[in-house]
Amino acid sequence: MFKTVSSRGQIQIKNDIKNGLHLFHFDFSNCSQRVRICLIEKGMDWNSHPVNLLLNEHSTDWFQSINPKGLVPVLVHDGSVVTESVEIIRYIDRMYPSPGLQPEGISDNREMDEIIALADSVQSQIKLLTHYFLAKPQRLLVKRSLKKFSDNHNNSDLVAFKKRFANNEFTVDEVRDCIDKMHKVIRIIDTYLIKQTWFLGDEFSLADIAWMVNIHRLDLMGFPLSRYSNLGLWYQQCKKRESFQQGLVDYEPALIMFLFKINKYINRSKHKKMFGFE
Ligand SMILES: N[C@@H](CCC(=O)N[C@@H](CS)C(=O)NCC(=O)O)C(=O)O
Repeated sequence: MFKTVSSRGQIQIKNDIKNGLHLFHFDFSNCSQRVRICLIEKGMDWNSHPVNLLLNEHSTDWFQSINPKGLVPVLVHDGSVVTESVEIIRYIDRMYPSPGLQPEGISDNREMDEIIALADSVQSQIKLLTHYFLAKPQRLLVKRSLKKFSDNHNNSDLVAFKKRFANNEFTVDEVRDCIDKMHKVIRIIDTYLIKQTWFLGDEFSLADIAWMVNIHRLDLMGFPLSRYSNLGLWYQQCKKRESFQQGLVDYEPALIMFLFKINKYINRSKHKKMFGFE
């Protein structure tokens, strides 16, 4: 978890990615989890390149020369770079159609696009809530490395976000707005799951992959998911999939998960009203 790639390793990797399928990712990033789960569902072989966000490896020139936005995940297929997790999972499904993870019918496809777009639309809320409810212990570390990070990272939005986090500037109103937006969107997606196992019926699809990592993240924080009964049943099914175990759970160290469990309990009692528990 605390390793980074040496300069020699960086040169080697830049050369290697000209051929084959490569994923740059981080253990805890929900967008990376989404792509790993998709690759595992497809049963694909891929070359793993961990990018340590805790050690700011994404602010190196090396990583930013691969993805100028300086974010994970990044898929590189025979030298072609694909970014944005929802685009990456679509790309994987197009390139490797079996087993198919998109429905055949046009109207089902439209529905799938809507559900994926909703998963993508809440990324900034998930990010802020993650920092507020889960990543607080990291704040001082981020503060300490902020100057170097701002000097090296070219993504001004990310730098601005880090500064606000480091300086403890997220307001309660802002956090509340994120929670409200999450409730609004989850209410919508819960209705898609009435009387069906997966978002599009009997078949597991990219729509399920897009959402399972977001729900997992909200669950870690202590978000009141029990309000949404259809979603709850669906999430139980997601957790049973091998891809959930291998692409997500296996990347979460037991000690950190234990600390998150305690943190979840504290969040729930401390922020009951803010979360909207009835
Ligand atoms: N919309 C992008 C978001 C990518 C993104 O924000 N990645 C995060 C991890 S989930 C990242 O690299 N964050 C860097 C940081 O927090 O320093 C996607 O879906 O791939």
